[in-house]
Amino acid sequence: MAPVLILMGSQSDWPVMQNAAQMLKDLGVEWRAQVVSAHRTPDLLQTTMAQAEQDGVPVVIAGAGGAAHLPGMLAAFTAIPVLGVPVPSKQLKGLDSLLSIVQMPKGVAVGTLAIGTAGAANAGLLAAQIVANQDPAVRERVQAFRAEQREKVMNGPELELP
Ligand code: RP5
Repeated sequence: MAPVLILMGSQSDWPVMQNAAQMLKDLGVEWRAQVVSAHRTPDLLQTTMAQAEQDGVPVVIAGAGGAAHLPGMLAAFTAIPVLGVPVPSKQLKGLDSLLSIVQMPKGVAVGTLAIGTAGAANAGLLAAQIVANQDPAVRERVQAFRAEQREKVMNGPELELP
């Protein structure tokens, strides 16, 4: 299977988007990351999606901030599932990114995650779960990750007053 493709609008998105890559790495899922801007390189966006279709990329994670058109534009060019990550912006802290990504018109779907690092990590997790449909080893690792989280909650410290 081709690696999960992580795209982002700018190099400046990487500190957030690397959380998606880290989650995929932790779950043993291959990934590849690239900067593609809906506004600065619209031609590259189209050719990147054509290549992704040809390569058999199972799912695309796309992060962008501000006028975050990247996930929606990618989804317009492909039937590969696109997961959108709203990257926090300087002025509006990512609420602009979230609304830009989530408000897709009926008929073109983007799965929108939370703003910032949690959204990026969960995009990686969700991408791994999609890959797990075809890969039992990844499914096992996702289940182990869930069990690990449960253990942390169950074995957490006693809650005490200071
Ligand atoms: C968006 O504009 C990018 O996704 C990034 O979040 C934001 C700012 O980009 P830079 O000016 O830092 O390159 O397209």
